[in-house]
Amino acid sequence: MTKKAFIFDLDGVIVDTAKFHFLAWKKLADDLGISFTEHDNEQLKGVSRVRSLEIILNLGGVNMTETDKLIHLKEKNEDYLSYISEMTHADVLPDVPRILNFLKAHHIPIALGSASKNAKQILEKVGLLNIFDAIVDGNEVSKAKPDPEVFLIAAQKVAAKPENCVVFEDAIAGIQAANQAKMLSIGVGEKEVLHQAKYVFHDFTEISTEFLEKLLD
Ligand code: B16
Ligand code: MG
Repeated sequence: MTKKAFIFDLDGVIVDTAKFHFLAWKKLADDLGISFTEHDNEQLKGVSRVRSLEIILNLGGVNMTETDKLIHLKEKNEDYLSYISEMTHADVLPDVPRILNFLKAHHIPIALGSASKNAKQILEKVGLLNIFDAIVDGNEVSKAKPDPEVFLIAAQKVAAKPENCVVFEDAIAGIQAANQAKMLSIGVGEKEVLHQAKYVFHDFTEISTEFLEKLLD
């Protein structure tokens, strides 16, 4: 049997931390007098912290020195981490444990491929840190999604060929990264948004055991 591996994005796939990112960015935008809505927040999904700040500054037409950017990035992250500190296993998205347990039972390596620099902390809070065989996060990658780097490193870490990897992603850039890596991309979210994915499910409750078994063939 070919050695398969499954790679999961974090925010929007394992947990819904987008709502906490939004609250923290919204506070910063309000302080700077920039209008920032939940709709605007969609643009930040899967995007790095620094790039997210640039997008918000662009929305408001605000220029800022590099020093001030660093100060605001630090503030935003501290604010975000105060929400993360309240997370528990109950914050894991529906049926994620079922899928992870299915893969474990079949001895399939599981990796994380996230843009977040807080990934390990979040996994620890929700009790999933030890289930992953490899973790690749924002501290390890130099090129952001849609560049395939994050997923290629994850495949390497679990000794699987890219073409034998399955990626779960909620962001367009993440689906593009998986496709570029020649991995099988599965979108978690809206079909209209994630149409570049090979398969799209609204959430994990829609993914059957039969479907997972087919992926293992
Ligand atoms: P941090 P993912 C991404 O996580 C988020 O979707 C994105 O909104 C965030 O800006 C990025 O992580 C960086 O996060 O500030 O924690 O380093 O979807 O790649 O798991
Ligand atoms: Mg995501």
